Amino acid sequence: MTEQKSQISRRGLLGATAGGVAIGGIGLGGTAALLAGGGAIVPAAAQAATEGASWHLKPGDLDEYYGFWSSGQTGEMRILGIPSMRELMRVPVFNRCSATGWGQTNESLKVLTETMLPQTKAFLEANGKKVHDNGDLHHVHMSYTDGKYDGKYLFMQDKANTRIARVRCDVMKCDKILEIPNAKAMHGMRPQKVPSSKYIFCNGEDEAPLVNDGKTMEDAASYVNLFTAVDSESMTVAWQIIVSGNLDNTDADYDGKYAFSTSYNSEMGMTQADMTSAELDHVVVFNLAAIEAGIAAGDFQELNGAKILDGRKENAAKKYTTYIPVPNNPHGCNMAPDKKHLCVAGKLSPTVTVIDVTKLDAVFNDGAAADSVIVAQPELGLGPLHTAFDGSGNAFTSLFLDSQVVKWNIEKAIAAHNGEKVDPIISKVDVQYQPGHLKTTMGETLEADGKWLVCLSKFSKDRFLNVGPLKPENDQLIDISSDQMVVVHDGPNFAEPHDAIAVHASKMGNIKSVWDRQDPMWADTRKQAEADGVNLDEWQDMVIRDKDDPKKVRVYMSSQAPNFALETFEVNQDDEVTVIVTNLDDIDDLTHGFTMGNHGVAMEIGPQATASVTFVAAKPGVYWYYCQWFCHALHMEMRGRMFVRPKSA
Ligand code: K7E
Ligand code: CUA
Ligand code: CA
Repeated sequence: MTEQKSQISRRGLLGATAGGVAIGGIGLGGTAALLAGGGAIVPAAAQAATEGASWHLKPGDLDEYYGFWSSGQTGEMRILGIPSMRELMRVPVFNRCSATGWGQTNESLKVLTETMLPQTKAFLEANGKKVHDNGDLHHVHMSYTDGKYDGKYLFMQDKANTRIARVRCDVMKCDKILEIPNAKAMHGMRPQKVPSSKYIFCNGEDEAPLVNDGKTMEDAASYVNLFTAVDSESMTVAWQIIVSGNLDNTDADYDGKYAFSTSYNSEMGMTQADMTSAELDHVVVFNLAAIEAGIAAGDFQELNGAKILDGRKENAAKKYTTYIPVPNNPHGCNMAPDKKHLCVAGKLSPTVTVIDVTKLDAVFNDGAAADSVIVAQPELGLGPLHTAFDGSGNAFTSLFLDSQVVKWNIEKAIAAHNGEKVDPIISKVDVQYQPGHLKTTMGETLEADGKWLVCLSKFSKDRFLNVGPLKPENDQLIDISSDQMVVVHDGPNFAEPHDAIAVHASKMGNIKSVWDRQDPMWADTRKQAEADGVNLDEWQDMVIRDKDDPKKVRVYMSSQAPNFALETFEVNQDDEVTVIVTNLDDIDDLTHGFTMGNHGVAMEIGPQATASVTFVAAKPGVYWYYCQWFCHALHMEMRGRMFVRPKSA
């Protein structure tokens, strides 16, 4: 913080004293003159030399921001520190995690399966599986209260298997996964910002027949696309609405009235040629009050437990939706913290369309034309994908084809649109290479602070040692504390963080270091223990055979460094064995594990946590189990034997 202050005052000093400032650096071109107004421009090299060190933290120093990263097709959420870009943690969500047992423990399997649709369950069974092992997690966003991060939940989607998930910020574990019916390929996803994140808005990207039962592929007229609002507390579908065209990215306003989605396939084309055929696609605006009134009035059909309204263009009279024409396969959809301007990136068009959302009431209520809300359309460069904000009226847009980030001013873009001779572009910086999303610190909230920008570049090419044909992505840290952006750090990252958010550490005060013994995560296991006459809060070394189903054996063992309560236990071949481990250590960072040798079984048990895993003891013999999280000088000795008696004995 103090460092940041001294930077500002140093810059202030430069501005005050440097009369004829030398203009250097890259990418300023003819726009530099427009920066007049007394602002000094520090040559890029000089700035890097004087300020470039501020991102570098000394050993033991803590970051100022939490970065929450998606991981694309890896299926997990990641936590990085900003500005150090150090990776702090990986939180398994849609993936199978060997270190924590996610996807194998009974607690995680419950989260992964409890809302699974019957047809998915049947499909998995037919393929010898309980859960999908993959996910495609593009977008992570935090819950809001009054347009500010509230540190409660993180929400994320799975494009691959049409799910959304919630991570509890107090323990940084996923506690809910919802498989969304009817829609296909959840892509864009955002929480409502105001008054709070009651709804999570979810974009179905892929078109399919509404009743997708195999009757037709050819009849494209039967294909629909759905926008889904999920209730964030119950993690159930609140409502769905059919739209014209498909849906890509989404955002919500700061008034609690509207949500917005870009559509690159307004054509409802089934081939790439068809999808790119129209000059204009559109942004769909969802009118939340009208939709809620429509639900209350019963104007919906119910399918697979979801209430579905019809918000297609031909149903405009209902005022559920309106369609704003924008050029050519738009992508990013980003609401500025000025509460007024939505920035829609053109992708195939070199423009960003600026929509004044305060003009939308007139479209819905007074018959104003949908395109009357467009207040600017600056031409910024090739392949604009996403936009971020600094809270001072400036926007940063990633230019995929140009491999650049462009900083521009929203009010100047509006002035230019109104015929004034101003260039909204402030500066450009080269990034390596082909950026997708970009994120500013606190930039998706009313507390945008304009300090750092993280640019998630899709290609790293020559930036790191060659690791083979598959290369990492490159997440780059950019100092945006002055008009001349400076790339200060390269961060290789594994497949494929599309998006991230940067949350000030002061918002994250509720994170625990030790679990609560009563945590709902293992409520079912506690209930079973109680029925078995076992008190999980005390040292336990019990093997209990189920009275009703004698094939089922429950092995209760506590752990306290460096011991398991049981050094041996015995079961019969083909018993269904559930091992329940409670970690009675209550010291920060003292995690134990339970790995059963040659059984493919491993799980993490955090301090004061309970975890359980079930397997069939199909192989007679002696099997060692051990703690796989280093916990003590005698960690290697923290092990014991399971004896499986052969059937014939
Ligand atoms: Cu642009 Cu899936 Cu957010 Cu990737 S999306 S970049
Ligand atoms: Cu307990 Cu290692
Ligand atoms: Ca199109």
